[in-house]
This record gives sequence, structure tokens and C-alpha cells, in this order.
Amino acid sequence: MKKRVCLFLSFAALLSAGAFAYYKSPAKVVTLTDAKGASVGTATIEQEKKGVEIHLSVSGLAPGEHAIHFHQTASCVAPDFKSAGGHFNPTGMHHGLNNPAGPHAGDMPNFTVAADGTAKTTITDERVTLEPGLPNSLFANGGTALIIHAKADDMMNDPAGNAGDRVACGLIVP
Ligand SMILES: [Cu+2]
Ligand SMILES: [Zn+2]
Repeated sequence: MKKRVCLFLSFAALLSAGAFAYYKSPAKVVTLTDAKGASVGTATIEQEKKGVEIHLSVSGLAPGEHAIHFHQTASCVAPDFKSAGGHFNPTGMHHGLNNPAGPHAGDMPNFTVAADGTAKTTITDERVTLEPGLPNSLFANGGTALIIHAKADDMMNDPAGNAGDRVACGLIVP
């Protein structure tokens, strides 16, 4: 049922955009895995008129606020996911949505995990695209990685907003 509504809404959005006025790609379903390699859920990534939307559906995470970012390398080597590199930053900015010298293209608002360890939410990043060939494409240079951190992002401090360990990772590849 939910999927149906979502489908209808994207169709409506497409119509109101005036017949393919912007790049529309199929939704990309990204599986997120934890340090032990177990799935913690999915992020369905869709191109919208303004950037991309992540429909996040996760479980088994610590309750509370968590940072989520696009990182520059499409690699999720457990357990620390350091292989994903720094934040996706094609414009050479500093970190933080509240930083006057920022943000990185891959910076996004925090999201909240409920007491039962689950989160279902939608996050938008207006600075990236799924359109191949553009510098700010999530598929640029072989792709990127979506990472969830142990702690919240402070939205200000380089290089990564003091968000702590990388607890889940998913590959965004063409
Ligand atoms: Cu991150
Ligand atoms: Zn950043």
C-alpha cells in the first residue's frame, strides 16, 4: 500500500515537472550492512527535481540521533568502513550544514532511531544527483557509499562533524 502511494506521488511529481524536465532514473535500492556484515535495512534513493531523496528503513541500530552522509568511495570494508573515505565533496567545501564555509555535497541532516532500534524516514540532499556524468553525481568515479554513524553530526566541524564510528554502510554504484 505504502509503495503504491509512493509510486503515485512520484508519478504526480513527474507530471507537475512538465514532461521529463529533469533527469529521472529508476529508484536505487541500497542495502545497508553493519560491522558484522549483517543487513540493517535499506535506503531507496530517488532522483527528485531538487537533488535526491533517501527513503530510509533500518532496524537494529542504537536509539537516538545518528549522522548519515554520502562518502566519496564506493567501498564498504567492515568493520570500520574507513575504505569509504571522506565525505563526498566535489565542490571542495568544508564540513557542516551550519558551517559558513560548507557544506560537503554529501552532508545531510541527522535522523532519529526509535527506542526499538528502527527508523523510517525520508532525507533529501539537494546538492547531489543520480544523473551520470555530472561532478556531483552519486555515481561519479565509480560510485559513492552511504554511511550511518554512531553519533549525531554537529553540522559544523571538519572533517565529519564528530559523528563517531561508522556503524552501517551501503554501496551506491551504477
Ligand atoms: Cu559519514
Ligand atoms: Zn561533511
